[in-house]
Amino acid sequence: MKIYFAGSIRGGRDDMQLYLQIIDLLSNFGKVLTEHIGDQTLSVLGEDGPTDGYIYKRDMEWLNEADVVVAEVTTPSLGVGYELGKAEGKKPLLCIFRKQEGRRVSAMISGNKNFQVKNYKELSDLNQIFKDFFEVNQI
Ligand code: 6K6
Repeated sequence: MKIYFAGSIRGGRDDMQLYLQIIDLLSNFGKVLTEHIGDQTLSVLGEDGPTDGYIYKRDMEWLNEADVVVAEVTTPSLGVGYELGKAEGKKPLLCIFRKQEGRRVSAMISGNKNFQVKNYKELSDLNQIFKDFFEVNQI
């Protein structure tokens, strides 16, 4: 099972620690192709790595190769929204959203029947959400 995990980078790195823990959890279900999303050394500016053209091409290849996409959508990100749009209708998609006061997920995500959106409060809630998702979408 190849998992494409999507999470905000230039959209904001507030949840970067959480991404790391989510990637760890996801590793119990398959190979996470995008482990760098939780990389603590990745800043919001992203000027320290390969070129943007290289990143785009590599990520699109991984997205095509993946069996499923799991996106953490609490921090709005253009890149994550783009990835979801590209994968729509092609592979199973799970969006996870950390419920909190004053924040709602974009209607373009929550209103789209192709996207399964699950709210959670704590990391421990994700265990069951992932179990259910991977049970239904076994490869
Ligand atoms: C270095 C430092 C910060 O960023 C970098 C390298 N940038 C990226 N590396 C890998 N994947 C990226 C990078 N920028 C965007 N992506 C992809 O878009 C990831 O798969 C994320 O799911 C998504 C994040 O998009 P933005 O718009 O929040 O950056």
